[in-house]
Amino acid sequence: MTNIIDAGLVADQNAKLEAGLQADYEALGGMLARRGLDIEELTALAQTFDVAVPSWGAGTGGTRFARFAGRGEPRNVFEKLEDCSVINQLTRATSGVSPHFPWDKPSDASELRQAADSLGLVFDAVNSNTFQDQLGQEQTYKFGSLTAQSKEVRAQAIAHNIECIELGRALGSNALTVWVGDGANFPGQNNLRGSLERYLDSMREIYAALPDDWNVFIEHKLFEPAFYATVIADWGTSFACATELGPKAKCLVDLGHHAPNTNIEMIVARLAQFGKLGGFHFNDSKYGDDDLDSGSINPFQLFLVFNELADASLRGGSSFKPAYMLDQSHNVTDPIESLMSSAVEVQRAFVQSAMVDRAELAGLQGANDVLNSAQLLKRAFRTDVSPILAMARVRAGGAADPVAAYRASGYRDRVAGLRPAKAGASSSGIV
Ligand code: PSV
Ligand code: MN
Ligand code: MN
Repeated sequence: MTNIIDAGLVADQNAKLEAGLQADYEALGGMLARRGLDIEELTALAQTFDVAVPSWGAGTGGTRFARFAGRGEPRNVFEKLEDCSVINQLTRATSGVSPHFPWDKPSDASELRQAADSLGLVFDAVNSNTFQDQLGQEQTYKFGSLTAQSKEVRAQAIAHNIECIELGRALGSNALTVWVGDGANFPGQNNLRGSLERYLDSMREIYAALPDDWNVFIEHKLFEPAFYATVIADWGTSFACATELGPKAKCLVDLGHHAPNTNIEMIVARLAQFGKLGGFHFNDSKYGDDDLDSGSINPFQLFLVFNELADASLRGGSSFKPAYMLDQSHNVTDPIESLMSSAVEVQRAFVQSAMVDRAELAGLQGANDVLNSAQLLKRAFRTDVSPILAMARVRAGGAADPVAAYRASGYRDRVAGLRPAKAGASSSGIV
């Protein structure tokens, strides 16, 4: 695997932190041992964690009002892969990249797969895009895509999704994520039932094109760009559609796609119970689809999601394996720093959830000991597992402090010299 950041620099940075990390690790190990937990087991578990990076996250996003370009933004999918490789090299927790078509459409898929391979990366779920028009496109998605009234528009959207499957196949992926912004901005604009019937008809054609070992993930979102009635607005609709379509169709939970205060961990529990939890887009949110860094607003919610995943995995064994992906957009931070921080925060919740003694919790629940049940979860959540995460990275060849090592490497300055700012549109294609 090509190391984009000089491995010697990472080793020097780690050496500076080694004594402190060792001391913190031993202190934490002692504390955990008194609780009956083995720190070495938790560190080994942390090393198994992997979350895919969204290719579009490597660029600076924006809001509906403006986009302030970042320095050295990737100009194409190959440069996005380089940035993703830096994230993985320093965190050792992000070996997958989730591409978005047509933004990342390669002229030669095998060349792209080869480039990823040489950077130690693989391709996770591929994403289709029928929420914006591309230059030269025949039909417009202004009034919907897979649910549009026009047969021609629907045919174009279906064909694009099938092309995504073909591209994904060539890239070694095994899942397609479908998010549509289709819906209505005004009461009366659409027949609510008719829209969903057309969605299912379109999805049946896409489903039929899935290879045997593939899944299709249905991503729901409460609102935006349809502000009155989004066709796939909630997990109930997503679940109903996934059930209608068949076993290869599952639901994808983007944490930012719910109304504030929604109990997302319960949605996770329900989908897992009925075998329809396909995967996640991890991010955080204060108001809506904010696409903020994971754990930056509500880390307890993230922990509770992983607490449900720990329960589901205990019940489902190795067959329970939802796809973990980040989905975020950066306006004011360096995307590489934000994506590294998010990966670490999701990994943190994963490790903390493994510290919950599930038999003890079941006992407390059985005895209706409400206070201690809640305290048991809180105790795991309050435990600072940073030394475990740092040790897991160092042992895997990553950085004890990924952001510090990244800054010391001067990577952003280097690429800023090589990648002149692109005028106008964003590098991710998000406009
Ligand atoms: C939509 O808000 C979404 O969360 C979907 O996952 C898209 O594919 C992604 O954002 C990128 O715009
Ligand atoms: Mn998403
Ligand atoms: Mn979103």
